[in-house]
Amino acid sequence: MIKFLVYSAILLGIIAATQLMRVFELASELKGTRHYEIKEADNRRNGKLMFWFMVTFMLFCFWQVIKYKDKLLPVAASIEGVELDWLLNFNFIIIWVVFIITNVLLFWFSYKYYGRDNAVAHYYPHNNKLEILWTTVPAVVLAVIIILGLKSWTTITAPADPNMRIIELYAKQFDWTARYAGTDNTLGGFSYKLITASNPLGVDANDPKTADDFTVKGEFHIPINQPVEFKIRSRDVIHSAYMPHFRQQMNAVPGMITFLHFTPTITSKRMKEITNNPNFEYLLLCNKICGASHYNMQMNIIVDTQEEFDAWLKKQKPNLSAAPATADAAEIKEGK
Ligand SMILES: [Cu+2]
Repeated sequence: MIKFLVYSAILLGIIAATQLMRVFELASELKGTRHYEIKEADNRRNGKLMFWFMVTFMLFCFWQVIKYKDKLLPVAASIEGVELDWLLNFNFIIIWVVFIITNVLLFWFSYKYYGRDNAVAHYYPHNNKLEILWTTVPAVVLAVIIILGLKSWTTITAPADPNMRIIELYAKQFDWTARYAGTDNTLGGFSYKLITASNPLGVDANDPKTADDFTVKGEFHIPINQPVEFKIRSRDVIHSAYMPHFRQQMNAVPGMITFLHFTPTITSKRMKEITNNPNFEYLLLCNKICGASHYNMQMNIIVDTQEEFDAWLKKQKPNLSAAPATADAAEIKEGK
């Protein structure tokens, strides 16, 4: 019933508006003017409206930035994240400067040079100096942004130092498993042919390097101030390992190993204080829409002090060498 009333009101409103327009048309005809004729006063009014629109819109933009700045992510919790935030802010500054200059000019010109009856357009077809200026300045600025971005990218994807702790992040619909490389810091071999219900990662139980490896689910620990190399795999479709507080993300692609490394700088405990949220946890999320339960594909990351991490590590037992080997396992080991 309410819907019917609302629609009727809208319909009657439209009819009323068209009738009003008709009244204006007839009135102007009676006055001897043409209703579609745009007069200088109309242009002046539009120019003024343009100017006030600009002022209101700019103030609204600034207000939004100030009002919602707390809704952004907390301080970056890795060395690489701080660098990335700097790069993002650098981009934002450029965007803001260009946005303000272009929009102020656009609306100011509409206001200042509104159409006058006796105005004649100035013929100004070409200017080489201007062409060069507005081609080279954006080109140089973009080149600087891209070079800085490439620099950040190569820092996180450069070959890992052999002493870096290795953790594999294994994605499948719909969960993550973290596999630690154990005391030898080398992950055991794997093959999709070995995947069974009890060996979901397809690790090669007969590989001696597997003997000290272990996996964890639900949450995984990393120590503060130590770089960690993540090797990322997927079983089924493309997922994406997204760790927003460290400002890191890498696709998990079936059939290949992707990787990145970063150094966490703030423990989970400290971050709970910084965010003033006792329930704060660092997250590993999936950031590729990978199916029905994508939204729930996540793992907590606990950043420990070295002592806490060592204590946690001591409690972990190798849990992969017992994975039942199939007939293919021998074949894989021999490299067939
Ligand atoms: Cu996913």
